[in-house]
Amino acid sequence: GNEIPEIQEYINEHVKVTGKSNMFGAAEGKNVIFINAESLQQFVINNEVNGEEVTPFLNSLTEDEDTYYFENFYEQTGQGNTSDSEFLVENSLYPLSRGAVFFTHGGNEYHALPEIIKEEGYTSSVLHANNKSFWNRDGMYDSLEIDHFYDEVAYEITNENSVGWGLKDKPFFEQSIKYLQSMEQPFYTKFITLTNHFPFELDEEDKSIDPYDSNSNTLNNYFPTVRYMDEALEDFFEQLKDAGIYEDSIIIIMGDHIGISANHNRAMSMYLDQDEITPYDQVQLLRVPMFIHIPGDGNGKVMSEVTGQIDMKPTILSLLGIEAEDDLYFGNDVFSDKRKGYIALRNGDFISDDYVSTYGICYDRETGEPVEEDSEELDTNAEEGTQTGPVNACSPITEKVETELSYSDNLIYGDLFRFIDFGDKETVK
Ligand code: GP9
Repeated sequence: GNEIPEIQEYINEHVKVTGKSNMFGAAEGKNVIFINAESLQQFVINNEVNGEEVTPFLNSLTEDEDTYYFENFYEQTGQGNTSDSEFLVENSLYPLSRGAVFFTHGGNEYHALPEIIKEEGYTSSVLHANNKSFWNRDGMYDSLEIDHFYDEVAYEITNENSVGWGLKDKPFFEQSIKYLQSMEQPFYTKFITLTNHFPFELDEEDKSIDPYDSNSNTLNNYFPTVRYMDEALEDFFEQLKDAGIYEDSIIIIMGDHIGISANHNRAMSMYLDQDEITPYDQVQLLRVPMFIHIPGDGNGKVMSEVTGQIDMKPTILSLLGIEAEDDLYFGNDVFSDKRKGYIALRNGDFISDDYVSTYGICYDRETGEPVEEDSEELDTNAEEGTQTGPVNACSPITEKVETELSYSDNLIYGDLFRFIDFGDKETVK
């Protein structure tokens, strides 16, 4: 555990730079309903297919006075897909570069969001109608100190109400309401949807819009299943109101990871009406929608800041008015105007306010054009013998990204949280 002081120092100096945002405590004491929206990407929001809106309900949230919609929010998962997105959200640590941390380090000690908010009287749960051991969730949820997991045995699943991977989202939400009603409040609960999962199968009676028409059945079928999820979410908001839970809760909706991989770029470029999908575009396609809906807030707006899944834990803690002062994490409160200024991807690429760095090339974030390499700097560094790669406008951030990823890896590989005593002080208000 002797790496810990160095990591703490780095985090204090480079990550915990935000101070309190003006949203600190905006949802104090409220329930948190977090919806992990399977494979939901940002490109469908406020977009159309065959002349029809893909996500009318989510589109309405982008203009809703109680909703903050983050349009430049990136997924940061690795090979662990949904489980990696969960890991990012609960811990504000990076997933691993190989394998799924839920499997490889599911028995570690962590200092996760459910554990921290438990000190403030919150109970936590996950609702997901799949086998509890998928992604080793049952093991990892113990380590994250999640109190209860409503897995597939908590649901009535029949041939009629299932498609593809299992229970359809609409009956999933319907059947979940009774569990929400029975939970001790305040609660933090995560719903993981399933219908919008590759290969995007849907019964005819559930298709409200037609598929797209391209050489990729995956992309074609994605639109009707996304619309189905959009309808399920709209119904869920109504069910929460009817159940009397809505007013005392905030609702966060986040896409967990991409649904359409680069294998479908030909069809994607046709849909987006572009000649090709460049490496810059590929990074931009990692954007997933993130909504924070606070009933009665009244100040909702579209937020264009560069943000990502690593930011969720500090953001939720801040909304709840909880200061986890000694915690170790790599994200920032999305509402703060003093942020790190970049989002790191697991492969070392990043998106900053000004640049997108991918495959060692630095792009201007606004234009998508590569930024010229700074040859003068290159020469100077070469003379000093310190040059390790092309120096460009992205280089200073590349260095920070590498440092952060390796510190996060150290915390996980070394199971370092077991050496840290957070005591009770981290949640002093
Ligand atoms: C499985 C579901 C999907 O339970 O969360 O996981 P994914 O395949 O998207 O990682």
